[in-house]
Amino acid sequence: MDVLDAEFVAGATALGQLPAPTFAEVAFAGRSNVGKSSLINSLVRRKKLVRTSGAPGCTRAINIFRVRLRTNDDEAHLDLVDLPGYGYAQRSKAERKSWGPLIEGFLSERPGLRGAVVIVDIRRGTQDDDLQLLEFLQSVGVTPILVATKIDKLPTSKRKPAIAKFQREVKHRVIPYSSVTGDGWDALWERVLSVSSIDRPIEAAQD
Ligand SMILES: Nc1nc2c(ncn2[C@@H]2O[C@H](COP(=O)(O)OP(=O)(O)OP(=O)(O)O)[C@@H](O)[C@H]2O)c(=O)[nH]1
Ligand SMILES: [Mg+2]
Repeated sequence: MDVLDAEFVAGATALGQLPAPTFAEVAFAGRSNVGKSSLINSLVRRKKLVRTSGAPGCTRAINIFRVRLRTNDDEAHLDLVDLPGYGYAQRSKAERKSWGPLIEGFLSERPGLRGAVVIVDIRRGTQDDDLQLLEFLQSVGVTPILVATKIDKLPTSKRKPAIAKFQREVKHRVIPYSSVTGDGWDALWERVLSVSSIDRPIEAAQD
């Protein structure tokens, strides 16, 4: 698998502003500052395609990025969707109020959506809002892909037990990842590609 190309397609703060889906989509969701945007940059091997920040609440819109991939001599497109982070108390009430429906609306109404990468900081583990998101995904029938990120911040000996604990909490396989070292790149792409069935046309998802 090779990422040939990646480009910004569209950004929106309301669902109605988004272009209709053209290709299969995979969303990236998680608490604010957990590393969603960095994860997308790391997956497409570009440092600055997606804006990242040390200050939580950096991504305030839904941003769509299109990647062109080569898999077994075939070329295919996939859209990666960076969602605003949840759980950040410092934002204004109005902003927090509008984000819930924005994120949930996207996850429940987008016909091309094949899966959602749910990202948790390995040092923090799952919190209530992560579990709520997983429940929500289940209720709307979107396949979750769980990722524990920032594993470079834990000593190697502590990673396995942390992943095991995380897997017990979410009752799901968890892929360890580091956007700094690229650890987990193959495993995550394999999972993303298997969930997104890029050869299946968007219309097929609508019935
Ligand atoms: N060490 C380390 N730092 C990371 C990793 N991923 C992200 N970071 C750092 O974490 C901070 C937040 O990263 P972002 O990618 O902006 O996080 P986000 O989830 O998109 O944040 P919001 O858009 O605010 O919700 C930045 O300072 C990143 O450099 C990682 O795997 N390892
Ligand atoms: Mg972000």
